[in-house]
Amino acid sequence: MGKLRLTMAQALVKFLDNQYLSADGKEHKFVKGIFAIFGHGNVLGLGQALEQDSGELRVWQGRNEQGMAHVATGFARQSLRRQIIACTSSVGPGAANMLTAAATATANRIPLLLLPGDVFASRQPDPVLQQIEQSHDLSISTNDAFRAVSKYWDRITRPEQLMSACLNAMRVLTDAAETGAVTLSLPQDVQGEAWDYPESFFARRVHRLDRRPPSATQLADGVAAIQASRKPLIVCGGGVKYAQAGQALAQFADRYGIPFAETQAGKGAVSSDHALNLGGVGETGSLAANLLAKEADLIIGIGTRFSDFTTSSKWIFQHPQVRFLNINVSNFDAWKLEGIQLLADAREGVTALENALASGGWQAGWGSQIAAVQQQQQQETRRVYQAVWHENGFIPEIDDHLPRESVYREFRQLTDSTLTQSSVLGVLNESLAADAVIVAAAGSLPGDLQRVWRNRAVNTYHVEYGFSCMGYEVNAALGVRLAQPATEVYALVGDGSFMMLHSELVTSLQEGAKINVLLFDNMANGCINNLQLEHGMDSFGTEFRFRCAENGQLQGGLVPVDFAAIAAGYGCQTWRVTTLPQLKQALEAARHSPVSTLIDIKVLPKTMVHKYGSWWNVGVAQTALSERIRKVAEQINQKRAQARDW
Ligand SMILES: Cc1ncc(C[n+]2csc(CCOP(=O)(O)OP(=O)(O)O)c2C)c(N)n1
Repeated sequence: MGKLRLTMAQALVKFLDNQYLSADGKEHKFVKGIFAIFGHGNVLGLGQALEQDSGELRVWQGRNEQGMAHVATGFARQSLRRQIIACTSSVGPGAANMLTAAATATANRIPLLLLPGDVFASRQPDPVLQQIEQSHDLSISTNDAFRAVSKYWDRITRPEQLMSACLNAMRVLTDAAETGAVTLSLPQDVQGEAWDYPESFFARRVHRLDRRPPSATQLADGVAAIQASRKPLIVCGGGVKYAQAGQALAQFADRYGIPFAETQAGKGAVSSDHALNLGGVGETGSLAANLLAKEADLIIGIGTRFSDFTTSSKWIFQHPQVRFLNINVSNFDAWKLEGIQLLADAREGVTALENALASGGWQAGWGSQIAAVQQQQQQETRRVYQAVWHENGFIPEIDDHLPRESVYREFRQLTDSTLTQSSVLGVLNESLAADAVIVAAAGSLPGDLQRVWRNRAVNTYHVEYGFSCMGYEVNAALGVRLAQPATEVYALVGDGSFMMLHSELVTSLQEGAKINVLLFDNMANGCINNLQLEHGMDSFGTEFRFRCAENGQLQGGLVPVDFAAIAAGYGCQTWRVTTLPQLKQALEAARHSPVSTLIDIKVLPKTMVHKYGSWWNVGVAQTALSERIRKVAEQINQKRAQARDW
């Protein structure tokens, strides 16, 4: 057998360039390229290898390691996990910067290949620049921290270890149930070590993304559970999207009259216009879905990991005999809520159920209830989309008896804006092209979007809520654009998240890969401010306020920032808007801009959409000086008593 004498890094590049994924008979080149920030620990190893021969892998230059890894995650997610971008960093802080992104990918089950440089395997120069040195264990480096956030972790301390490491990396990255971040730590000396690799290691490999059918016994259990139910409700999770099972799900639902609700990851697998699509469910659920969730006697969870937001901390499914039928490729998820397990690909599982149920004449018994809640939902969406500020400082649509008037006035004085967040969303939902992709992740926007946003096309709703990582939005938007170069992409981002991380906005300009940033500036970490007010606290450390000279607290005036000026400085086309007509004009202009854009939308704080009959188990003080907090703790304890224990 022939051998190729290559460095470990050269071999890694050559291997990655030869990986393919076959899904539904279509082959995808699995690794599109590599995002890199070079430093010591990767520039002379992997960097040299890429300079010498990167094959068909494109090399991108990142600005912040976390940012570039979010780009890669956004890319893989929008590609429905059929294609990835790898990321390489230098040793130490460069590597550590990718930890948050690794956790984001793992929580969301998105394949992300990380190739951080590592300290010397030989230990000759220890401590090398940026080495932490643990005196109790010299084998530990910063990169061991990735073990906690990776689905597969390895360190290549000898060049020949690369071969088994690479194959295991592919095993996990291409596994629908097990995928997430894969970290291959690459000691910098070993990256440059030469080895005679067998040529067969570089053979073109095609990995299969097979659709797992359900077993006959599990299918029979599933059919029996459905036949025994009168009011089942489907929960459509991310697995439906990745399995491209939206159409099969809609057909199943239509045939038997079963309504379906969506998780954040599953939203957009089926258009919001479908008569049985109730929208989001749970803590950030819609009015329609949350009403029916309380009555449903069987929850058919498809491709969902049943996060606390989906189940309202195991509280929203209140039928005394409610059962769960879990269709999932992951055994771990199928076991949740002590459900009836149907281990299968979402499309295979749903189609098998549809066929197996056909002979019995069974139909769901919701009657006119579905149409009734849909009508309520439509009215509610119209109501919040029309929320306007009244001259008396009051917004009737979002009145929940919390003190807001003074902050409204202060914000208006500073910005001249009286825009409400929900009315801005109404304009966006109306104005953006049906096939435009929206990206969001943290703050109040994901909640508002899940409650009222209506998708007109499939796979246009890209909201990361597994980790809800501030800073994902702008960077992942670039990943979406790289996956779909002809699609307009909009990052919907709060001012807090924008300030946390938007590093790859500059990369989008560098690449001529246009993205649009819709920045909702409410001068606050608004959703957390809302959380504390809802739970009896006053505003504390969540609005962006100057330190007050009189009392030394963060209680001075609001801190205004000109975000349009920041983005203009990068080279984006920008607008600052304070009225709905201005917003519409800016959106129209942004659509025609050849370069990345940012619209700085000044939205009144505390004007997000509120929850619909939900509860969230969030840690509260069980004793406090404040009477209000003590009362809230009591209410929480009451709700906790109503919630399932497992
Ligand atoms: C990296 C990270 N840090 C902290 C949090 C906790 N957190 C969730 S939302 C939020 C505030 C978001 O503020 P902003 O982006 O301005 O959005 P708004 O809530 O005002 O809509 C914080 C601090 C998080 N989700 N991610």
